[in-house]
Amino acid sequence: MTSSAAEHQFPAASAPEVAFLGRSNVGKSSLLNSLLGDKLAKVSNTPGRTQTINFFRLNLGKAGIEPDLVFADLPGYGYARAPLAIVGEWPKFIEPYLAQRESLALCVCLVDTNIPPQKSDLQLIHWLNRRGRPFVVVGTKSDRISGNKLVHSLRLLTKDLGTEVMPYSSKTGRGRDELWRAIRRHTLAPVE
Ligand SMILES: Nc1nc2c(ncn2[C@@H]2O[C@H](COP(=O)(O)OP(=O)(O)O)[C@@H](O)[C@H]2O)c(=O)[nH]1
Ligand SMILES: [Mg+2]
Repeated sequence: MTSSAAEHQFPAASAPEVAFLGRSNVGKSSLLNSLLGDKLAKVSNTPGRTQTINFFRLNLGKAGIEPDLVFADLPGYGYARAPLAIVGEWPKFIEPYLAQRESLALCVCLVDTNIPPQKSDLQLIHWLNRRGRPFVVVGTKSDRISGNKLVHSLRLLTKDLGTEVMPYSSKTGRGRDELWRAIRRHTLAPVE
């Protein structure tokens, strides 16, 4: 029997949703905090802890109490040991969520600019491509390398993943405006 989104009882969709995906420790919680300007997502040094989808209901238009945008923080994948297939390692509810969630307007895929492209990242991006799910790829921790090294790393990631990689730093705020623009473009969310 295949599992469905309905069986997993995701909360009813209230607004366009943006899902954040990446390997454990890629900097997802830090990025969410930097996007939201608030300590809303828990930053942890213990990878692989989050095993549920955390939904952040945002009200950017500020008119009324209904959310106009939802951020979905998905569990990290592919930490340590073997570079197993995402589907094998990820909790069973992830694939149905990505496949069936109607309100899902954009997937933000995080990759680390400090390391070469990882098999699990490739698998995720191929999967999203196959399913026709809109996504953007963000290269995290871009403050850790500079100049030519960063250019080289972004070029390698872009080539291997077959899609543009936006440099991002939760420490310096680099890429924050560009990512918000991409989110707005896909969700028609109001300006903060
Ligand atoms: N230098 C730097 N470190 C970062 C950045 N983002 C995250 N980190 C560090 O990377 C580690 C993992 O970050 P976290 O946000 O918890 O990753 P998550 O497991 O993907 O949620 C922490 O030690 C963070 O301080 C960044 O933009 N720049
Ligand atoms: Mg985290």
